[in-house]
Amino acid sequence: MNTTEKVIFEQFPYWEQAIGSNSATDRAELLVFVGCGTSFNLALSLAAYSNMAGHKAIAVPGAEWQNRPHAFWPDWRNTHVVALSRSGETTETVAAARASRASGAFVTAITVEPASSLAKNCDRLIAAETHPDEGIVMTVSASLMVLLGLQMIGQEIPSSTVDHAGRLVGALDAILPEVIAGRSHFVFLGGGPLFGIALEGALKLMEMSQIMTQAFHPLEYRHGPISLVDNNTAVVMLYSSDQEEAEAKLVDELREKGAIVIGIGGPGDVELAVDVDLSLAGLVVLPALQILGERAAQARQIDTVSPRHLTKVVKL
Ligand code: F1P
Repeated sequence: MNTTEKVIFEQFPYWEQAIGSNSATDRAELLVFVGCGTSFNLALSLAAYSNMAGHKAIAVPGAEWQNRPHAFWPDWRNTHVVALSRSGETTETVAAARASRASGAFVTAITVEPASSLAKNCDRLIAAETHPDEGIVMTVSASLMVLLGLQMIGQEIPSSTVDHAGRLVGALDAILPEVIAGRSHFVFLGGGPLFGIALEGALKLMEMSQIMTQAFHPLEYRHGPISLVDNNTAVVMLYSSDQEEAEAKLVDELREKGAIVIGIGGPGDVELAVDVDLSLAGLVVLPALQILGERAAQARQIDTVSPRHLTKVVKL
């Protein structure tokens, strides 16, 4: 077992430790979740969860918020910026946090590096301890930042969530070899808060296995991308409990066209139960998507401990 795989399966005690470690924000401004790469994907999901929980929120990539916040929100000085960064050192995210504070915004940092530059340039620090062996590809820290972000918007995380996530990653892992064999075109579909998570599934697969992959809002997939579906396609459908019927219909269509569908929380060629409500589904499915990337890489003899062209931190 390589370190990436080990860390994916050993992440749950860190979740347990992070549960209840931070309280909800009581600030009323627009929440602007910023981050880069994985952290931006998580920002997208957390912004959707925030809106569903009664806040107002958007997600913006670090460099965009640093350089042109007015393109995203007219009243950009009067916002609560939530900067997500595992390392706390990504140039654009740190610069976005600095610029936001300088313009009068309140900045919360969510990170696993409490001594980082980001942690030093925020008004509120929300941090958790991560697995010491986590490598370049972000896994456990991504899960932890979602957990902390959910708690920040007032979502309670029952401790049973940890078991549900552990069961799901084990269940998917058990069937992955036969499901992904011979498939070279991967698609991740998820709506609402699961869109950012679908993007993260795609990014993990890309980083780990060097397979080109994309993520879409489920019903958007019909509007063009469906032309690529054939017998080489594997689709990961992250079902939303409020849209299951329409998503299941799409899945039937994709299967007819030759795709094999991993139904997470709904029907597919394989169907995996998600034993939590949509409000926690984004967190619970993350480890399963992480192991999918790892197994696809292993099937191609690609080493995820030293992924090609990637570094743990991108500094400009
Ligand atoms: C984010 C990130 C990763 C990516 C790469 C470089 O870092 O973009 O998502 O996989 O390794 O860094 P961070 O700001 O969360 O530390």
